[in-house]
Amino acid sequence: MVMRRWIAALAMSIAVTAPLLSSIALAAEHTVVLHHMELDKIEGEMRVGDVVTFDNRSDMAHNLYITYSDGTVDNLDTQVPGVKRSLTLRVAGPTVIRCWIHPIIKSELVILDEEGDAGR
Ligand SMILES: [Cu+2]
Repeated sequence: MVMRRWIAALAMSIAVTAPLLSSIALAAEHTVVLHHMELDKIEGEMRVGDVVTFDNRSDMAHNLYITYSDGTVDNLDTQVPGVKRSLTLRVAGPTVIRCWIHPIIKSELVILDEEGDAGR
């Protein structure tokens, strides 16, 4: 009898925690390298919740910002050579990454939602 209750409690705790664990496991990490005047080509898919690290391997300062499909902006602030900055993607849909200092630097991507849909 005690064993049955223990098994029921164990099953219940797995049922509660498994969805949490699977959503954590879905968040991926990406690195995008900043060269002299361009960003690495963005490979693979990026989803809301993924963490992107921008690695400034050029010999000049940059200040990247990301404009989401809803018009909101995340600013990465000034990034001198050798500095990495990370952000967590917030909004699904077409997205543009640019540099305030060098408008020639521009990269476009579509961020998928947590389920892998292209969103708006
Ligand atoms: Cu720049």
